Amino acid sequence: MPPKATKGKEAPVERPILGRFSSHLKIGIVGLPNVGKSTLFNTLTKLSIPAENFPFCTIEPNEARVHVPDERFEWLCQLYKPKSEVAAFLEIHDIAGLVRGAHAGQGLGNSFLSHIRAVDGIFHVLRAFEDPDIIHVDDTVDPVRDLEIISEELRLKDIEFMERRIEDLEKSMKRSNDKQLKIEHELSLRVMASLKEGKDIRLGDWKAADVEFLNTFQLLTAKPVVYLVNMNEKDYARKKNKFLPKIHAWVQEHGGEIIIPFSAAVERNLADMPPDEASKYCEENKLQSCLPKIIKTGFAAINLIYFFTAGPDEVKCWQIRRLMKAPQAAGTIHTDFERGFICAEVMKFDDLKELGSEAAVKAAGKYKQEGKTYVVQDGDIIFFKFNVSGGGKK
Ligand SMILES: Nc1nc2c(ncn2[C@@H]2O[C@H](COP(=O)(O)OP(=O)(O)O)[C@@H](O)[C@H]2O)c(=O)[nH]1
Ligand SMILES: [Mg+2]
Repeated sequence: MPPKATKGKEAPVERPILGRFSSHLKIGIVGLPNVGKSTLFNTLTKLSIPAENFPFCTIEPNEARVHVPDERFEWLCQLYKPKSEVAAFLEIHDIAGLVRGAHAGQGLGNSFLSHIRAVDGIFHVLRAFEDPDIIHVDDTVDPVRDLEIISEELRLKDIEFMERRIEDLEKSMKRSNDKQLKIEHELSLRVMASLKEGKDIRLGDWKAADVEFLNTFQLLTAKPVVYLVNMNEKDYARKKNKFLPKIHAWVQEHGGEIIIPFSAAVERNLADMPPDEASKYCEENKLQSCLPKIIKTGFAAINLIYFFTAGPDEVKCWQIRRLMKAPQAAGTIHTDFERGFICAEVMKFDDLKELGSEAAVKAAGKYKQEGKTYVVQDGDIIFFKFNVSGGGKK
Protein backbone atom coordinates (compact mmCIF):
# COMPACT_ATOMS: atom_id res chain seq x y z
CA MET A 1 0.00 0.00 0.00
CA PRO A 2 1.30 3.47 -0.74
CA PRO A 3 1.87 5.65 2.30
CA LYS A 4 -1.04 7.88 3.23
CA ALA A 5 -0.66 11.53 2.42
CA THR A 6 -0.35 13.58 5.59
CA LYS A 7 -2.45 16.66 6.12
CA GLY A 8 -0.95 20.10 6.45
CA LYS A 9 2.33 21.42 5.20
CA GLU A 10 4.54 20.97 8.23
CA ALA A 11 6.36 17.73 7.44
CA PRO A 12 7.90 17.27 4.00
CA VAL A 13 6.21 14.12 2.74
CA GLU A 14 8.56 11.69 1.12
CA ARG A 15 7.59 10.85 -2.44
CA PRO A 16 6.01 7.43 -2.84
CA ILE A 17 8.37 4.85 -4.26
CA LEU A 18 7.80 3.60 -7.78
CA GLY A 19 8.34 -0.06 -8.53
CA ARG A 20 7.42 -3.53 -7.42
CA PHE A 21 6.41 -4.02 -3.83
CA SER A 22 8.78 -6.82 -3.01
CA SER A 23 11.99 -7.38 -1.11
CA HIS A 24 13.29 -9.59 -3.88
CA LEU A 25 14.42 -6.94 -6.32
CA LYS A 26 17.02 -7.08 -9.05
CA ILE A 27 19.20 -4.70 -10.95
CA GLY A 28 20.19 -5.15 -14.60
CA ILE A 29 23.40 -4.11 -16.36
CA VAL A 30 22.37 -2.17 -19.44
CA GLY A 31 24.31 -0.41 -22.20
CA LEU A 32 25.45 -0.54 -25.79
CA PRO A 33 27.49 -3.55 -26.96
CA ASN A 34 31.23 -3.63 -26.11
CA VAL A 35 31.12 -1.16 -23.25
CA GLY A 36 32.27 -3.62 -20.57
CA LYS A 37 28.98 -4.96 -19.21
CA SER A 38 29.93 -8.63 -19.23
CA THR A 39 33.43 -7.90 -17.97
CA LEU A 40 31.85 -6.20 -14.97
CA PHE A 41 29.28 -8.94 -14.58
CA ASN A 42 31.84 -11.75 -14.77
CA THR A 43 33.96 -10.04 -12.16
CA LEU A 44 30.96 -9.75 -9.89
CA THR A 45 30.20 -13.42 -10.52
CA LYS A 46 33.59 -14.34 -9.08
CA LEU A 47 32.47 -12.74 -5.84
CA SER A 48 29.03 -14.20 -5.99
CA ILE A 49 27.31 -16.45 -3.55
CA PRO A 50 27.17 -20.04 -4.85
CA ALA A 51 23.83 -20.97 -6.38
CA GLU A 52 23.31 -23.83 -3.93
CA ASN A 53 22.78 -21.23 -1.21
CA PHE A 54 19.51 -20.34 -2.91
CA PRO A 55 17.79 -23.71 -3.16
CA PHE A 56 14.37 -22.20 -3.80
CA CYS A 57 15.24 -20.00 -6.74
CA THR A 58 16.83 -20.80 -10.03
CA ILE A 59 19.96 -18.88 -10.94
CA GLU A 60 20.62 -18.44 -14.63
CA PRO A 61 24.12 -17.93 -16.08
CA ASN A 62 23.39 -14.26 -16.58
CA GLU A 63 22.33 -13.75 -12.96
CA ALA A 64 24.57 -13.30 -9.95
CA ARG A 65 23.89 -12.66 -6.32
CA VAL A 66 26.58 -10.78 -4.49
CA HIS A 67 26.88 -9.87 -0.84
CA VAL A 68 26.37 -6.26 0.08
CA PRO A 69 29.57 -5.31 1.91
CA ASP A 70 28.79 -3.77 5.28
CA GLU A 71 31.13 -2.96 8.16
CA ARG A 72 28.19 -2.88 10.57
CA PHE A 73 27.33 -6.47 9.73
CA GLU A 74 30.93 -7.53 10.23
CA TRP A 75 31.09 -5.72 13.54
CA LEU A 76 27.91 -7.47 14.73
CA CYS A 77 29.35 -10.84 13.74
CA GLN A 78 32.49 -10.02 15.72
CA LEU A 79 30.39 -9.08 18.75
CA TYR A 80 28.02 -12.05 18.80
CA LYS A 81 30.21 -14.69 17.15
CA PRO A 82 27.03 -16.32 15.89
CA LYS A 83 26.63 -19.86 14.57
CA SER A 84 25.15 -18.49 11.38
CA GLU A 85 25.86 -15.28 9.47
CA VAL A 86 23.55 -14.08 6.71
CA ALA A 87 24.55 -10.94 4.81
CA ALA A 88 22.32 -8.93 2.50
CA PHE A 89 22.68 -9.58 -1.20
CA LEU A 90 22.05 -7.83 -4.47
CA GLU A 91 20.83 -9.75 -7.49
CA ILE A 92 22.43 -8.54 -10.70
CA HIS A 93 21.47 -9.48 -14.26
CA ASP A 94 23.71 -9.13 -17.29
CA ILE A 95 21.56 -7.92 -20.15
CA ALA A 96 22.73 -8.16 -23.77
CA GLY A 97 23.65 -4.88 -25.47
CA LEU A 98 20.99 -2.54 -26.72
CA VAL A 99 21.40 -0.80 -30.05
CA ARG A 100 19.78 2.12 -31.77
CA GLY A 101 16.35 1.09 -33.02
CA ALA A 102 15.92 -1.59 -30.34
CA HIS A 103 12.40 -0.36 -29.56
CA ALA A 104 11.47 -1.22 -33.16
CA GLY A 105 13.09 -4.64 -32.92
CA GLN A 106 16.64 -3.85 -34.09
CA GLY A 107 19.31 -6.28 -32.85
CA LEU A 108 16.91 -8.48 -30.91
CA GLY A 109 15.67 -5.23 -29.43
CA ASN A 110 12.39 -6.44 -28.04
CA SER A 111 13.79 -9.34 -26.13
CA PHE A 112 16.50 -7.12 -24.61
CA LEU A 113 13.88 -4.63 -23.63
CA SER A 114 11.78 -7.33 -22.02
CA HIS A 115 14.83 -8.28 -19.94
CA ILE A 116 15.03 -4.71 -18.77
CA ARG A 117 11.34 -4.79 -17.93
CA ALA A 118 12.00 -7.74 -15.61
CA VAL A 119 14.53 -5.89 -13.44
CA ASP A 120 13.82 -3.20 -10.88
CA GLY A 121 16.70 -0.88 -11.58
CA ILE A 122 19.43 -0.22 -14.10
CA PHE A 123 23.21 -0.04 -13.96
CA HIS A 124 23.76 1.96 -17.11
CA VAL A 125 27.33 1.19 -18.27
CA LEU A 126 29.01 3.81 -20.41
CA ARG A 127 32.21 3.35 -22.34
CA ALA A 128 34.74 6.06 -21.66
CA PHE A 129 37.83 4.01 -22.55
CA GLU A 130 39.41 4.19 -25.96
CA ASP A 131 40.89 1.06 -27.42
CA PRO A 132 41.28 0.69 -31.18
CA ASP A 133 41.11 -3.09 -30.84
CA ILE A 134 37.63 -3.03 -29.41
CA ILE A 135 35.14 -1.75 -31.89
CA HIS A 136 32.38 0.57 -30.91
CA VAL A 137 29.02 -0.03 -32.57
CA ASP A 138 28.92 3.62 -33.55
CA ASP A 139 32.61 3.74 -34.55
CA THR A 140 33.75 6.40 -32.12
CA VAL A 141 33.77 6.52 -28.35
CA ASP A 142 31.25 9.11 -27.27
CA PRO A 143 29.44 8.28 -24.04
CA VAL A 144 27.09 11.26 -24.22
CA ARG A 145 25.80 10.10 -27.60
CA ASP A 146 25.41 6.63 -26.06
CA LEU A 147 23.42 8.09 -23.17
CA GLU A 148 21.11 9.72 -25.69
CA ILE A 149 20.68 6.50 -27.65
CA ILE A 150 19.82 4.32 -24.70
CA SER A 151 17.59 6.77 -22.92
CA GLU A 152 15.72 7.42 -26.14
CA GLU A 153 15.25 3.72 -26.83
CA LEU A 154 13.79 3.18 -23.38
CA ARG A 155 11.51 6.17 -23.74
CA LEU A 156 10.31 5.14 -27.22
CA LYS A 157 9.47 1.69 -25.89
CA ASP A 158 7.44 3.26 -23.08
CA ILE A 159 5.65 5.49 -25.57
CA GLU A 160 4.74 2.47 -27.66
CA PHE A 161 3.47 0.67 -24.56
CA MET A 162 1.41 3.65 -23.42
CA GLU A 163 -0.08 4.15 -26.89
CA ARG A 164 -1.50 0.64 -26.75
CA ARG A 165 -2.64 1.10 -23.19
CA ILE A 166 -4.47 4.32 -24.03
CA GLU A 167 -6.12 2.72 -27.05
CA ASP A 168 -7.34 -0.19 -24.94
CA LEU A 169 -8.60 2.14 -22.26
CA GLU A 170 -10.49 4.24 -24.77
CA LYS A 171 -12.15 1.14 -26.17
CA SER A 172 -13.18 0.05 -22.69
CA MET A 173 -14.47 3.52 -21.85
CA LYS A 174 -16.87 3.34 -24.76
CA ARG A 175 -18.44 0.28 -23.21
CA SER A 176 -18.36 1.27 -19.56
CA ASN A 177 -18.62 4.27 -17.31
CA ASP A 178 -16.26 2.86 -14.72
CA LYS A 179 -14.63 5.64 -12.73
CA GLN A 180 -11.36 3.70 -12.43
CA LEU A 181 -11.03 3.62 -16.21
CA LYS A 182 -11.31 7.39 -16.33
CA ILE A 183 -8.70 7.82 -13.62
CA GLU A 184 -6.30 5.48 -15.39
CA HIS A 185 -6.93 7.18 -18.72
CA GLU A 186 -6.23 10.59 -17.29
CA LEU A 187 -3.01 9.33 -15.70
CA SER A 188 -1.98 7.59 -18.93
CA LEU A 189 -2.30 10.85 -20.83
CA ARG A 190 -0.10 12.59 -18.27
CA VAL A 191 2.44 9.77 -18.52
CA MET A 192 2.43 10.07 -22.30
CA ALA A 193 2.87 13.84 -22.18
CA SER A 194 5.89 13.44 -19.92
CA LEU A 195 7.48 10.84 -22.21
CA LYS A 196 6.89 12.95 -25.30
CA GLU A 197 8.58 15.89 -23.60
CA GLY A 198 11.57 13.64 -23.11
CA LYS A 199 11.07 13.33 -19.37
CA ASP A 200 11.55 9.91 -17.85
CA ILE A 201 8.79 8.61 -15.62
CA ARG A 202 11.03 8.09 -12.60
CA LEU A 203 11.62 11.84 -12.49
CA GLY A 204 7.94 12.77 -12.37
CA ASP A 205 6.11 14.10 -9.36
CA TRP A 206 3.59 11.30 -8.92
CA LYS A 207 0.99 10.99 -6.20
CA ALA A 208 0.42 7.81 -4.23
CA ALA A 209 -2.67 6.97 -6.31
CA ASP A 210 -0.70 7.47 -9.54
CA VAL A 211 2.03 5.20 -8.29
CA GLU A 212 -0.38 2.34 -7.79
CA PHE A 213 -1.29 2.45 -11.47
CA LEU A 214 2.21 3.23 -12.66
CA ASN A 215 3.48 0.13 -10.91
CA THR A 216 1.14 -2.00 -13.00
CA PHE A 217 2.67 -0.50 -16.18
CA GLN A 218 6.26 -1.51 -15.32
CA LEU A 219 7.65 1.24 -17.52
CA LEU A 220 11.32 1.14 -18.44
CA THR A 221 11.90 4.81 -17.71
CA ALA A 222 10.32 4.40 -14.27
CA LYS A 223 13.26 2.33 -13.09
CA PRO A 224 16.01 3.90 -11.02
CA VAL A 225 19.35 4.30 -12.78
CA VAL A 226 22.96 4.38 -11.62
CA TYR A 227 25.51 5.39 -14.26
CA LEU A 228 28.73 3.40 -14.32
CA VAL A 229 31.44 5.02 -16.40
CA ASN A 230 34.00 2.48 -17.59
CA MET A 231 37.42 4.04 -18.09
CA ASN A 232 40.98 2.84 -18.46
CA GLU A 233 43.19 2.16 -15.48
CA LYS A 234 45.18 5.36 -15.74
CA ASP A 235 42.07 7.55 -15.78
CA TYR A 236 40.49 5.56 -12.98
CA ALA A 237 43.58 5.90 -10.78
CA ARG A 238 43.88 9.65 -11.36
CA LYS A 239 40.08 10.11 -11.17
CA LYS A 240 40.02 12.05 -14.42
CA ASN A 241 38.65 11.29 -17.84
CA LYS A 242 38.01 13.57 -20.77
CA PHE A 243 34.39 12.49 -21.11
CA LEU A 244 33.43 12.79 -17.44
CA PRO A 245 32.52 16.51 -17.36
CA LYS A 246 30.19 16.06 -20.33
CA ILE A 247 28.60 12.95 -18.86
CA HIS A 248 28.14 14.83 -15.63
CA ALA A 249 26.47 17.74 -17.39
CA TRP A 250 24.13 15.42 -19.30
CA VAL A 251 23.13 13.51 -16.17
CA GLN A 252 22.52 16.73 -14.24
CA GLU A 253 20.14 17.81 -16.94
CA HIS A 254 18.36 14.46 -17.00
CA GLY A 255 17.64 13.69 -13.38
CA GLY A 256 20.94 14.04 -11.58
CA GLU A 257 21.39 10.41 -10.64
CA ILE A 258 24.57 8.94 -9.22
CA ILE A 259 27.57 8.52 -11.53
CA ILE A 260 30.29 6.05 -10.53
CA PRO A 261 33.55 6.07 -12.46
CA PHE A 262 35.09 2.61 -12.52
CA SER A 263 37.34 0.44 -14.64
CA ALA A 264 36.12 -2.97 -15.72
CA ALA A 265 39.68 -3.92 -16.68
CA VAL A 266 41.02 -3.01 -13.22
CA GLU A 267 38.26 -4.93 -11.49
CA ARG A 268 38.86 -7.97 -13.66
CA ASN A 269 42.60 -7.90 -12.97
CA LEU A 270 42.14 -7.45 -9.24
CA ALA A 271 39.64 -10.28 -9.06
CA ASP A 272 42.15 -12.57 -10.77
CA MET A 273 44.91 -11.85 -8.23
CA PRO A 274 45.31 -13.54 -4.86
CA PRO A 275 44.12 -11.12 -2.12
CA ASP A 276 47.57 -10.08 -0.84
CA GLU A 277 48.81 -9.43 -4.36
CA ALA A 278 45.68 -7.41 -5.07
CA SER A 279 46.16 -5.20 -2.03
CA LYS A 280 49.80 -4.65 -2.93
CA TYR A 281 48.76 -3.73 -6.45
CA CYS A 282 46.18 -1.25 -5.15
CA GLU A 283 48.73 0.37 -2.87
CA GLU A 284 51.37 0.67 -5.57
CA ASN A 285 48.97 2.08 -8.12
CA LYS A 286 47.06 4.24 -5.64
CA LEU A 287 43.68 2.82 -6.47
CA GLN A 288 41.06 0.58 -4.97
CA SER A 289 38.28 -1.66 -6.15
CA CYS A 290 35.04 0.10 -6.87
CA LEU A 291 32.85 -2.99 -6.61
CA PRO A 292 31.76 -2.44 -2.99
CA LYS A 293 30.57 1.04 -3.90
CA ILE A 294 28.82 -0.20 -7.04
CA ILE A 295 27.00 -2.93 -5.10
CA LYS A 296 25.96 -0.68 -2.22
CA THR A 297 24.78 2.07 -4.53
CA GLY A 298 22.78 -0.35 -6.69
CA PHE A 299 21.13 -1.85 -3.62
CA ALA A 300 20.07 1.56 -2.32
CA ALA A 301 19.00 2.74 -5.78
CA ILE A 302 16.35 0.03 -6.02
CA ASN A 303 15.04 1.20 -2.67
CA LEU A 304 16.22 -1.70 -0.61
CA ILE A 305 17.43 -1.38 2.96
CA TYR A 306 17.89 -3.98 5.67
CA PHE A 307 17.48 -4.36 9.36
CA PHE A 308 19.44 -6.76 11.53
CA THR A 309 18.47 -9.48 13.90
CA ALA A 310 21.44 -10.28 16.05
CA GLY A 311 22.24 -12.82 18.71
CA PRO A 312 24.54 -15.75 19.44
CA ASP A 313 22.57 -18.03 17.11
CA GLU A 314 22.46 -15.80 14.11
CA VAL A 315 23.32 -12.37 12.80
CA LYS A 316 21.17 -11.72 9.79
CA CYS A 317 20.36 -8.89 7.41
CA TRP A 318 16.68 -8.84 6.45
CA GLN A 319 16.19 -6.93 3.28
CA ILE A 320 13.05 -4.90 2.86
CA ARG A 321 11.84 -2.02 0.78
CA ARG A 322 12.50 1.45 2.12
CA LEU A 323 9.58 3.01 4.04
CA MET A 324 8.28 -0.35 5.24
CA LYS A 325 6.51 -0.32 8.60
CA ALA A 326 7.48 -2.56 11.50
CA PRO A 327 4.71 -5.20 11.18
CA GLN A 328 5.41 -5.79 7.47
CA ALA A 329 9.13 -5.92 8.18
CA ALA A 330 8.38 -8.52 10.87
CA GLY A 331 6.41 -10.42 8.24
CA THR A 332 9.56 -10.94 6.19
CA ILE A 333 10.84 -13.11 9.04
CA HIS A 334 7.63 -15.03 9.52
CA THR A 335 3.99 -14.35 8.69
CA ASP A 336 3.13 -15.03 12.36
CA PHE A 337 5.34 -12.12 13.36
CA GLU A 338 3.19 -9.80 11.29
CA ARG A 339 -0.12 -11.41 12.22
CA GLY A 340 0.56 -11.33 15.94
CA PHE A 341 2.74 -8.20 15.95
CA ILE A 342 2.98 -6.57 19.36
CA CYS A 343 5.98 -4.30 19.07
CA ALA A 344 9.47 -3.96 17.70
CA GLU A 345 12.31 -3.48 20.17
CA VAL A 346 14.82 -1.40 18.32
CA MET A 347 18.46 -0.63 18.96
CA LYS A 348 20.37 1.74 16.75
CA PHE A 349 23.61 0.30 15.46
CA ASP A 350 25.60 3.39 16.43
CA ASP A 351 24.32 3.16 20.01
CA LEU A 352 25.29 -0.49 20.27
CA LYS A 353 28.70 0.20 18.83
CA GLU A 354 29.29 3.14 21.13
CA LEU A 355 28.00 1.49 24.31
CA GLY A 356 29.33 -1.98 23.56
CA SER A 357 26.48 -4.25 24.64
CA GLU A 358 22.73 -4.68 24.58
CA ALA A 359 22.63 -4.30 28.37
CA ALA A 360 24.47 -1.00 28.16
CA VAL A 361 22.09 0.26 25.47
CA LYS A 362 19.14 -0.66 27.70
CA ALA A 363 20.72 0.98 30.74
CA ALA A 364 21.19 4.16 28.73
CA GLY A 365 17.48 4.16 27.88
CA LYS A 366 18.21 3.80 24.19
CA TYR A 367 16.48 0.49 23.65
CA LYS A 368 13.16 1.61 22.18
CA GLN A 369 9.81 -0.07 21.85
CA GLU A 370 8.19 0.86 18.57
CA GLY A 371 4.63 0.21 17.45
CA LYS A 372 2.75 -0.56 14.27
CA THR A 373 3.39 2.76 12.57
CA TYR A 374 7.17 2.70 13.04
CA VAL A 375 9.01 2.98 9.73
CA VAL A 376 12.00 0.66 9.88
CA GLN A 377 15.34 2.37 9.27
CA ASP A 378 18.36 0.90 7.53
CA GLY A 379 20.64 -0.75 10.07
CA ASP A 380 18.10 -0.99 12.91
CA ILE A 381 18.75 -3.96 15.15
CA ILE A 382 15.32 -5.37 15.93
CA PHE A 383 13.75 -7.89 18.23
CA PHE A 384 10.07 -8.43 17.41
CA LYS A 385 7.49 -9.32 20.06
CA PHE A 386 4.45 -11.12 18.79
CA ASN A 387 1.63 -13.29 20.00
CA VAL A 388 -0.52 -15.52 17.84
CA SER A 389 -1.87 -17.73 20.63
CA GLY A 390 -4.95 -15.54 21.05
CA GLY A 391 -6.56 -17.17 18.01
CA GLY A 392 -5.17 -14.76 15.47
CA LYS A 393 -6.98 -14.74 12.14
CA LYS A 394 -5.40 -15.51 8.81
N1 LIG B 1 40.78 -1.71 -22.74
C1 LIG B 1 39.69 -2.07 -22.09
N2 LIG B 1 38.94 -3.05 -22.60
C2 LIG B 1 37.82 -3.40 -21.96
C3 LIG B 1 37.40 -2.77 -20.76
N3 LIG B 1 36.20 -3.32 -20.38
C4 LIG B 1 35.93 -4.24 -21.29
N4 LIG B 1 36.89 -4.29 -22.25
C5 LIG B 1 36.94 -5.17 -23.41
O1 LIG B 1 35.91 -4.83 -24.29
C6 LIG B 1 35.36 -5.99 -24.92
C7 LIG B 1 33.88 -6.04 -24.67
O2 LIG B 1 33.66 -6.16 -23.30
P1 LIG B 1 32.34 -6.85 -22.72
O3 LIG B 1 32.45 -6.77 -21.24
O4 LIG B 1 32.12 -8.19 -23.32
O5 LIG B 1 31.27 -5.82 -23.25
P2 LIG B 1 29.67 -5.91 -23.31
O6 LIG B 1 29.34 -6.14 -24.75
O7 LIG B 1 29.24 -4.56 -22.87
O8 LIG B 1 29.22 -7.01 -22.42
C8 LIG B 1 36.09 -7.17 -24.31
O9 LIG B 1 37.12 -7.54 -25.21
C9 LIG B 1 36.68 -6.61 -23.04
O10 LIG B 1 37.86 -7.27 -22.67
C10 LIG B 1 38.21 -1.75 -20.22
O11 LIG B 1 37.94 -1.16 -19.16
N5 LIG B 1 39.34 -1.42 -20.93
MG1 LIG C 1 27.94 -8.69 -22.87
